[in-house]
Amino acid sequence: MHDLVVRNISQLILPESSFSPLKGKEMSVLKVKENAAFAVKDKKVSWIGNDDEADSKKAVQYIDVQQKMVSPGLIDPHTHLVFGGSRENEMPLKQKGMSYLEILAGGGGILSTVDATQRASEEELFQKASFHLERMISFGVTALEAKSGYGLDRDTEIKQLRVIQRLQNSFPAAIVPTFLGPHAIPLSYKGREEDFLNEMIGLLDEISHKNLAEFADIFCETGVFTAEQSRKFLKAAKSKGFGLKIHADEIDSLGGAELAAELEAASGDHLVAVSDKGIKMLGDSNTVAVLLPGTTFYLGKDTYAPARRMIDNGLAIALATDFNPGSCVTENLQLIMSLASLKLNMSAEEIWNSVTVNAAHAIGLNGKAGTIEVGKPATFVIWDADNYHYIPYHFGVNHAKIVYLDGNKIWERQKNEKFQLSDSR
Ligand code: IZC
Ligand code: ZN
Repeated sequence: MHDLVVRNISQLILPESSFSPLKGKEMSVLKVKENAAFAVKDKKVSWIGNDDEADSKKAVQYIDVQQKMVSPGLIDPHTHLVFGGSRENEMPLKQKGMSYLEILAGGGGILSTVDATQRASEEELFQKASFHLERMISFGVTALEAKSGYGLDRDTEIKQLRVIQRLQNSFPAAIVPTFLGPHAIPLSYKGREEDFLNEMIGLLDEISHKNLAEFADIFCETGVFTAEQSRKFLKAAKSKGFGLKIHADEIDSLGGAELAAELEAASGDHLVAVSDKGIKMLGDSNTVAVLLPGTTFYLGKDTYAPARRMIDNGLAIALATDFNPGSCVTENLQLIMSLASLKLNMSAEEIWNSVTVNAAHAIGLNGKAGTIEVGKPATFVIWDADNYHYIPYHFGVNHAKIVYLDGNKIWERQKNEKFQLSDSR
């Protein structure tokens, strides 16, 4: 007796978990079962088959999805979910031509969010992050990564990581925490950058002992941290058991991609300005290239990460929102899928693999999330679309209809309220 049978599925999207991420050409293969059905028992997928076999499956509940598609829950492997304040004040500065790094160098940007995050209470940060997280889940995201990095001091970094821990315990989603202490250099440390870096390295033990983060990350960028400083921080983190991530080659090419491959990081993220050598080294590694086309769009730039060249060179790609209050203010991973189609020239098959199995690899959840497989968690999305090409095609809106985590319905679109037409027509 199954708990649930989901049937009459036009397309069931079935990426499979594997020891390493899908690389290069492998990304263009997406397993899709038409006229499918599957069953759930004890939070796990218990059967997958053809719809005409569903009649013979005994279950407590049946859902007829009426020829809509079903996919695994989406995974967003790069977010800055927890922060105070907002930065709409930067819009006119951007319109006047001020760049992201110029705003940061003037004490704005990340540093203004640091100020607001330091001033916010843990409860305020929790409430605010809850609001954004609920919205992510409504877009079909059931697993995500969340970074600290708006503290730049011990107490605020720990406060942010505790908020992430509280979110893990309060919400039906898998949340993977990352310590991003070296996200910017406080103005008070100008000229003493190495001291600041050492302070952040000094926090690794406490964070590890308190089990507050699985990954460590650093912003390797002009005016922030050099490749050498990044190597020092990431090596220290690796020796203490952290998985590694790196904000690499987002604006300038500093060798971040090479460093990610050299240190066997789980992911190198951004990579808009990646060098040929960086591409080659990532291709020879199992480090996932996490691409964030929403950020390129939101920074108003025309040059996107060279996704096609990466795929030709055998890289594994995942896609993420980069949700943050400065360089990409959206919780909508479906919008990122559209940008990947339009701006990265990725195929629909590559895109779906990038927000499921490969995203799982980027945050250490391979085998635990991103697939619909017998014996694995029954975590899936019923879409308001009958085929998987439709989601990147129809952009900027939410196509998720019902979201399930571990066999439980966690979100459902409210029935459309009918417009009240006036009588005076
Ligand atoms: O708040 O601007 N790029 N970090 C590196 C960010 C963007 C987040 C922010
Ligand atoms: Zn980021």
